[in-house]
Amino acid sequence: MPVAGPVLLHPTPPTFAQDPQGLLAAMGKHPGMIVHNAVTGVAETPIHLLQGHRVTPKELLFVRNNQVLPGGLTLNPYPSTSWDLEVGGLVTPPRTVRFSDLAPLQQAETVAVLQCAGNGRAFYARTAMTKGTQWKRGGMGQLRWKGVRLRRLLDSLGMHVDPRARFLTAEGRDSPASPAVDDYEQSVPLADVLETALLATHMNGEPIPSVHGGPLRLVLPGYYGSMNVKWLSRLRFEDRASMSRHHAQRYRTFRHRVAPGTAPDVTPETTNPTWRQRIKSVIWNPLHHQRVRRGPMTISGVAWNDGRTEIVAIELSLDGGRTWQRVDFDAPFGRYGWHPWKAALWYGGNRYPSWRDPSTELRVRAFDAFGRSQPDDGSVHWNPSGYEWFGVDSVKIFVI
Ligand SMILES: Nc1nc2c(c(=O)[nH]1)N[C@H]1C(S)=C(S)[C@@H](COP(=O)(O)O)O[C@H]1N2
Ligand SMILES: [Mo]
Repeated sequence: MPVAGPVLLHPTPPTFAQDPQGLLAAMGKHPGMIVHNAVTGVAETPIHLLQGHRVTPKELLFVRNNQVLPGGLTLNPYPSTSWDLEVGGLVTPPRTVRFSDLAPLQQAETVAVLQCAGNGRAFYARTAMTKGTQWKRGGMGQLRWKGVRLRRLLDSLGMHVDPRARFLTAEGRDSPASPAVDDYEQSVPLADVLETALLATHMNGEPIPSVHGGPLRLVLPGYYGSMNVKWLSRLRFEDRASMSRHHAQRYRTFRHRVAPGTAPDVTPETTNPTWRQRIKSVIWNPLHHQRVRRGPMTISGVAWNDGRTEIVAIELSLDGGRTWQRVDFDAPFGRYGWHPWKAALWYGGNRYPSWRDPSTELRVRAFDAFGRSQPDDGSVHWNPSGYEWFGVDSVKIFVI
């Protein structure tokens, strides 16, 4: 539900429908980003711009808006003086928390991968087309968030959650483009997030940029970006999950296998919300279809999971998946962060690997301590909206 907002910065928000570069410039984003939707603001980071940054700079972080907050399409901070957060539902007493109430409370920091549940959707199209923005690898980034943990907020304000509360539902202050469309809100299982959820006010050491949900964002480490509600205006503790279309109909995957190209009914019994991130790894150097000279070369990328257990191995294949070798990886900045991995190799010639075929397929896959890994063919998880792609990453290169 939209809540009365502060004075609009742009009474008539500028429209960039015909001008994607104008949108990037207005948002303060890198001009090399790929604009998928210039009306609400949806932009992907090409993977070559992501590589090499341990924490994604704000200018390079992808943007995904389902709807718009006037004045929200900029990297500048959003005015916070009149920002309120309503906390209600199965909690006593319900309260309106002012933005300024948060600073005096104990602060916490978390580094976490923010990834759209649709990231990698384009790869499902090898099997059958899916609905929605055709993200490749760049609907993700890694950020350092700071704010107040939900548990700390409740304890500090003497609020008690009724044991009947099973879900936490978050609403943002942005509102749908037309009244016929449901407002964006999402629910997550309360017991799973109570200790980790962060009411974040800072990203990478600065007030959260408006476009990334400032001044206040719900950060749920380990969860898909879709659940990390921006412009947080209300939290509800409830015994059931949101009935908003975004939660009840969209942002869900099927529990059973779906025949590619079909669209079974979405029901609460047959689907799960896109909650915890699947284990995933990507190659970010070299790039798909890159021409690589014979000689020394470093292959690199990142791997991560939902933070519930450790990543124990990352494996690289230089021959399209026939043989695999383990690669070295660095410790992440915390359990919800990326594990940067790399392998120093010699392309061509007599030194390993010696590839006769000038076109070579590199693949990477990660394993965690729960025995979870990535499917060789990610399309076994095909779903009509193309969520949660976590197939083995594959990059073809030409050795010249
Ligand atoms: N209020 C609000 N929160 C939102 C959204 C939105 O449209 N409105 N989009 C969600 C989706 S689908 C994603 S992937 C992330 C994107 O975060 P970013 O734009 O900061 O990269 O925000 C999520 N939170
Ligand atoms: Mo998303």
